[in-house]
Amino acid sequence: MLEIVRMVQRLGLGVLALLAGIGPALAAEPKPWQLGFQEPASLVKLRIHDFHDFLLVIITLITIFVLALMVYICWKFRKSANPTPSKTAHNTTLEVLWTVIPVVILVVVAVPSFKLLYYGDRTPNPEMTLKVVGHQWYWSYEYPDLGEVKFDSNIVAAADLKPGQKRLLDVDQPVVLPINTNVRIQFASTDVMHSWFMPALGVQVYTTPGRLNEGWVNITKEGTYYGQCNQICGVNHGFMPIKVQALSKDAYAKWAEEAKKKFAQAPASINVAEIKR
Ligand SMILES: [Cu+2]
Repeated sequence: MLEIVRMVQRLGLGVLALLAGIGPALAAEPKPWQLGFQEPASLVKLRIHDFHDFLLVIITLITIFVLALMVYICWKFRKSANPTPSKTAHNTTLEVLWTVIPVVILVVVAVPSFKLLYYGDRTPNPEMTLKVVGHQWYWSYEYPDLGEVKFDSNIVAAADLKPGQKRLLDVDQPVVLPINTNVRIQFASTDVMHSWFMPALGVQVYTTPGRLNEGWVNITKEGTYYGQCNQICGVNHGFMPIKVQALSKDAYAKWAEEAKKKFAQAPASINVAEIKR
């Protein structure tokens, strides 16, 4: 059944991709009439997908079982077939069973759920760090491993969109990350709470003033990934999208060299002198 669900999902995505005239491998973004998740593109998201499919099976079985019971009861104990109803009120075996079985099901769900939660929480052997800072209303990114590389990432206004750019999703300066690398991501904010939400990468972490939050990503394939702020943060909340460009390790190394020159003079995202004034 799982296979059928996946097949239908893929078929739907494939057809949509054909209609849109793009290859399915290109980008992860919301699609018209989309059902289900975006295609997973990180180690965490792959596990989230598997966990979702596992839960779907459990939920389906429970729903079918309860529905079957109800149909059976309605039919078996209808008035014409059962004119004098039984007065039975307790059945110890049944009561123990309908308590214990749901508890067992919950434990079966909880164990992989907690495992996944902890897996997504801490970076295993981080190879590089990205710092994400939320602002009203844009993101800025810092690459501490590259020295002073810092830049802001602003939405491309609808009037300035070039052909191929996506309304409300494209930015002037995307975050660039290498694939197959454990990237530790630290999250901070300069004003209010924001949330860095990347559906295809399985990351959704709040940026909170005065706190440093952490998440991580290991992107599995090259491509362009889109996300949005999903913590209501003010009037332009809907206009601070996220664009991640995932490059091969070599291409990323080249980009990093250029970035060191290009962004060397960028201002610090938190200017202590300015705050004091
Ligand atoms: Cu925000």
